[in-house]
Amino acid sequence: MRVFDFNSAIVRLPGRSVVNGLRAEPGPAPVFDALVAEHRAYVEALKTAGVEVTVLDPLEPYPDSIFVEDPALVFSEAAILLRPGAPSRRDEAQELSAVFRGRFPRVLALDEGFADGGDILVTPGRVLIGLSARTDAAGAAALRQLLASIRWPSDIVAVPRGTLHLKSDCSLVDEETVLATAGLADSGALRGLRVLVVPPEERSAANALRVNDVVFVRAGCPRTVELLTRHGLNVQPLPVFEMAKLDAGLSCLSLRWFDSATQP
Ligand code: CIR
Repeated sequence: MRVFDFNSAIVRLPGRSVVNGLRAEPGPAPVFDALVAEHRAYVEALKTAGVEVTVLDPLEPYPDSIFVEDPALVFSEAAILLRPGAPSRRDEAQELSAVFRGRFPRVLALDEGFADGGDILVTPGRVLIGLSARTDAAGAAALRQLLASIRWPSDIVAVPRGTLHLKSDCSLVDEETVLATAGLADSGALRGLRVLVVPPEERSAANALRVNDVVFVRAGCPRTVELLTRHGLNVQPLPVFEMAKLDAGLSCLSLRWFDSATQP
């Protein structure tokens, strides 16, 4: 089983409040209908890649709750409810608690510090936890212990300043290879992994998403498509132009895992 073999995923539909989601810089708000269309295309792409998708109802009080990757971390053996670092997102985790019960053999919960799922990169045999403006040292240390309890070794790495999450700057594209920005590659955080560096003008393409045999890449990044294709990967561009207005990309829109109870 490869760490990007998934048969199950959870997504959350955007509510109208999504247009008020957090963003680092002021700019145009996303266009709601266009964002909904992007979300729909994303769900269809996951299904086509072989994943059964559970679609949760919108949560209007939490504008960023469609970025369902951030309040939790899921593996075949357990789900972990996290403590998102942004105050407006803090209660999103508890909204997932009931969803996880019955779907995972164990449900664990971070009870110290803060950690966002966007700062967690799962690689074969090792989890990288990025320290960022959203994930602090206390949260990372507590998360390491939870991961150890389900036999996942982990390392804590620094996220480059000005980068929202570790996975804003990188993604695992095959069992040895990470697609990353030059800044993260140069930081030493990815030591031990082969790194493909995204072209500087396509920096945001570093947040790709490998699901089974396909790598989803944000649309409008032709040089990254070429780079990954030359590496022998099956690449599918997906539009996330409206999501990008909220500093979001591809990985943050779903929680993905392999559920051995539903498929052998
Ligand atoms: C936020 O700032 O929390 C959202 N507007 C975007 C979250 C993106 N999450 C991710 O990349 N994992």
